Amino acid sequence: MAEYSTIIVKEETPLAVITLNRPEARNALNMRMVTELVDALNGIEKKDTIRCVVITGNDRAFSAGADIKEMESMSPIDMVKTGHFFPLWDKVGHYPKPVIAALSGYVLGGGLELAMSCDIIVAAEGTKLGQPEINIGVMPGGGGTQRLTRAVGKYKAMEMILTGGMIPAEQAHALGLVNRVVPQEAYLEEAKRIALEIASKGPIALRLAKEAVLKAEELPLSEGLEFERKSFYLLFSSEDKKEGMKAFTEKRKPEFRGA
Ligand code: CO8
Repeated sequence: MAEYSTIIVKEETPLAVITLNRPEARNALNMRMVTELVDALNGIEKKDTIRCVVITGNDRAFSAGADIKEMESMSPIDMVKTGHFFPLWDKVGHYPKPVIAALSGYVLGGGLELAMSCDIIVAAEGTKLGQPEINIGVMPGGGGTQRLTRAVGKYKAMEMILTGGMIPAEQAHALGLVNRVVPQEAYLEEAKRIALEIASKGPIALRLAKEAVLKAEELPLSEGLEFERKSFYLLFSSEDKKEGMKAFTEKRKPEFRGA
């Protein structure tokens, strides 16, 4: 396992838990952290034994967004040259395994954009979510205007993005932005519990099902339905389909091998 300075990666087979680890900066995402996250996700992607990923921070902050001190001196050309955070959005946004965000404390700007690129979001009571970029003279640049609007609708997204205000996890839950809100001490455990349940399913079916849901945000209904139907047909060639249906008939738990 590679040595990282801004994240901690722990394999708890069949899960991998990635912890953002710049507590002194409320887990602000800097270029180093982005590079390390992409590297870690690339490594995990290749391991068949890891079937689901949890990304978390600490109790005070999942992440307070992009590192403002690092961005202060950056020019547009620096951003073009480095791709800035694009490699991370691209990696998480199209990740072949399910990714669960386990949130606590501040989840702001690029931190919320990272959480929204995940597939399921669990938050501790008292978590604060927001897109405060407007307060520092910019706007969301990592998908916030698009993903937040798709998640909560135009009016709430406008309010959050144009005022830069934060909303509590309980409100985010009511708006459909967060799957569940749990007591502070339980958010990581709850995320892992869901991750373990997902990890017990067939990896190929998970991959195609995730891909199909993501397509729903991009394709017209007829094309999305076609993608779904073809993926469904494709799964009929898998060993896991045979095992799943056989196990049902034999009244036992299936053992999916990802084949
Ligand atoms: N960047 C850099 N440092 C930060 C950040 C940040 N985003 N957030 C907090 N810190 C640092 C503080 O500067 C402070 O450092 P120091 O001790 O050296 O002074 C330390 O973390 C602790 O912060 P606070 O003392 O402020 O802690 P509080 O608990 O009182 O407050 C807050 C926490 C509310 C999170 C507050 O720090 C804050 O408002 N932070 C900034 C939040 C923000 O504006 N985020 C948006 C950043 S812009 C962004 O995310 C754009 C993403 C676009 C990416 C895609 C590009 C293509």
